[in-house]
Amino acid sequence: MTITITAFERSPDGGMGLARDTRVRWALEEVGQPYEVRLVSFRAMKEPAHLALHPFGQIPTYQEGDLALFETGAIVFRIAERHAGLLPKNANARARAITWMFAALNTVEPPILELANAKILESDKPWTQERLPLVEERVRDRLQQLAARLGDADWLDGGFSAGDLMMVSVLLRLKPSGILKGFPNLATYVARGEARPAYKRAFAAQAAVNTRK
Ligand code: GTB
Repeated sequence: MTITITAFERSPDGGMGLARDTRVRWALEEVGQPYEVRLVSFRAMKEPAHLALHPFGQIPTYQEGDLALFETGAIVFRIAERHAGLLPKNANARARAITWMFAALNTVEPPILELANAKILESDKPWTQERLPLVEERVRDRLQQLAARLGDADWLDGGFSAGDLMMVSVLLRLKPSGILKGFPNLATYVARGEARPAYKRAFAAQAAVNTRK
């Protein structure tokens, strides 16, 4: 069955892979599923046809036959449970990998998004310079805890899983800030994710869209 995802017609990051279609592309590449991409403009995302797919008017969405999904957590989980390669067979290991997906989205991503918003959306506010160190500190606290758990392991819990895919995707958003450099094992962990052939294919595919003339 054809899988179709949506992505920005032109991502504001100019092809750095930071928009969330990249993690869905990566999951599909890891499990070897071909997919089609429908590009949407910012205006089209707020129109009824797209809102029927995504109530919050965002990308990415995922369609497979008559199934339509939004939220990258749900989408990556769907891909991981239907195709081998992203979740362990052992039931407890599988539950732990899913736990890491939730941890990435619910515990690690929020302070990272807060930092991105403070830098991008609130940069002109008079209180931003005073607030920024506090927001950065909250990110560092989380990274410190994550770094302590990862230690010198390659992945969060045994072999690479959807939990790592999500965690690396979330951490990648920090790359422009330089904060990751303060956590060498996390920087190496992210680089390990980026070195995966499936990630490279996903990155190249979104870059091809966003760097075209
Ligand atoms: N929780 C949802 C999920 O995980 O699917 C969040 C989806 C989401 O935030 N989508 C963003 C979107 O559609 C694109 S990824 N925004 C448009 C809108 O809300 O109107 C977020 C994003 C956008 C741009 C960059 N960038 O340029 O660096 C990075 C990340």
